[in-house]
Amino acid sequence: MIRRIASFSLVALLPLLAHADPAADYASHCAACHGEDRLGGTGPALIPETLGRLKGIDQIIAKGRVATQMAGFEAELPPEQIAALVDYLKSPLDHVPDWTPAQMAESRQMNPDYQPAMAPVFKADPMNITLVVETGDHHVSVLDGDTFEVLDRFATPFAVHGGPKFSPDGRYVFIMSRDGWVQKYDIWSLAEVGRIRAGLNSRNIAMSHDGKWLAVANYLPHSLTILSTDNLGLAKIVPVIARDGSESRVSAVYQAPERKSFVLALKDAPEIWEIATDPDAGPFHDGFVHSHEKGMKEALGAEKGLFARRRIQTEEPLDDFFFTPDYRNLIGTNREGDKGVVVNLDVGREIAELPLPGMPHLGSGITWERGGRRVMATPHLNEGVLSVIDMQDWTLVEQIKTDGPGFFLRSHHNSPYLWADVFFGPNRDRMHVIDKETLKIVKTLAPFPDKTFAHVEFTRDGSHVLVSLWEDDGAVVIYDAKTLEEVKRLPMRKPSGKYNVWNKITFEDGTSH
Ligand code: DHE
Repeated sequence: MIRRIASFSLVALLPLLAHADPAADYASHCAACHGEDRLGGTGPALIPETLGRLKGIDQIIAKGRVATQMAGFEAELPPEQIAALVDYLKSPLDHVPDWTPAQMAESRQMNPDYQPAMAPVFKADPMNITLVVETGDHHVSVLDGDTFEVLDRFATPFAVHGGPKFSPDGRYVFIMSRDGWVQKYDIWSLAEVGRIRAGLNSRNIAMSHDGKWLAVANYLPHSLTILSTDNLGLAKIVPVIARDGSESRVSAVYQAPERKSFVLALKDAPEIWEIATDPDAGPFHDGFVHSHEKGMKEALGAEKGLFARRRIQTEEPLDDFFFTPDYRNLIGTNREGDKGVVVNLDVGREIAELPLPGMPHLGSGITWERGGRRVMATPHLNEGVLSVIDMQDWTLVEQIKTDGPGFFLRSHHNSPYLWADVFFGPNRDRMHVIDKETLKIVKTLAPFPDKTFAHVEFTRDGSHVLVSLWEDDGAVVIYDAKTLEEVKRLPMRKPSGKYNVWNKITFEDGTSH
């Protein structure tokens, strides 16, 4: 009888034993590499801000990740425990963690083997180098822009996002991951210089006009980190606290070389911040100061010198920007909205409104001269349309219908065409080539049915176009920019963005900044 009770109790206990305890599973299987606080260690941070867009996390936990140190856990964890663990990793942290200067300094790793070369260690034109970010296995390929030979392929931190930023002379490049790691790479030497974790969850980076400072926009913590480009040392942490005392995430930081400043888009506050990158700047008054009395108050609080901060008040938070080439005006939207506003940065206030329905993605916008007038085009994230706007009077020139919502646009001043992908939906395998004068689609390329075919970069002279077959066993496909014929295919692991040194450092018209 006693034996029967014992065996009965064990059976009753079984579901309880199998009951998933994801926190305990995390502690025993994940914490050693990903940190007890889920903020990363040798492995990336496992928080929704970083994992949000990653598909198949359950498979990664079960099987591991090829070409990384991530092992598979299917022998230890049954599917229901893995499912519970995925939910746990996708749940937000219960507090906003700090990332102190000491922790940042400790994360900094300079490459002990790095020897700066006196001249490029390759024969290729250093101004026509193109970098390809390969998100499939977290690498960057360094391409000779004339021969398309791969000169180097180096490992990056996990989940690189946004455009890498080049030093003004094109020699160094800085690459950022969503985990907040910033990597410095010397193109002349084809070698990593070092890396530092500047934030816990970061958005993008921007280079100062003189190449001395690199700003890192962070979601976690709520701050902007400014690094010295020379040695990746911390120059300043700017906590982002709005005028009403509330904290805000930084959606993005932009370089405004003509203004000698960084411009910040705040996610949670109706303010735009401008940070001086010029030691002689200032006094840097806050915008929207109309009355004499208010002006006096603001003047007392005005900041001066390097990293002086100025606030511009807006009607509502704006988290996606596009700048006029002289950096006097910006167009801003928030992704939920259906209008854009033009903010004049000199006077520090909104000066016009634009009708922009369908979530425009201004960060991907480009400009060009059309019939003697400067226009800009932006894709929309939830509508198959490109809006073309006259930048003199801010009117909508045309909405070009496409085969689905797109993400990226590119052109070059030597090309009569702009290239627009269809990133979302059933037609994600299509790339439109559009005449910049007639605004008509002249050709739609779709060489890989049902596969994502997106993001374009031109070579320095605009003669060739590089497109990503955005798949794990993907490729960079190279086209003749005039005939639109394919000339070469380079196998790559899920290539995303591509960045030509010359086009980036000269702020070439056809490239988003
Ligand atoms: Fe990006 C650039 C924001 C999702 C790939 N993306 C940018 C920039 C911003 C931005 C502000 C400009 C920064 C810069 O270059 O300095 N991206 C956002 C979002 O808010 C959004 C919609 C949601 C998010 O999770 O952050 C988003 N972006 C994505 C993706 O899902 C993409 C397709 C894949 C990925 O790698 O995450 C993606 N974003 C890119 C790329 C660029 C980029 C490749 C650089 C484009 C360029 O040519 O300069």
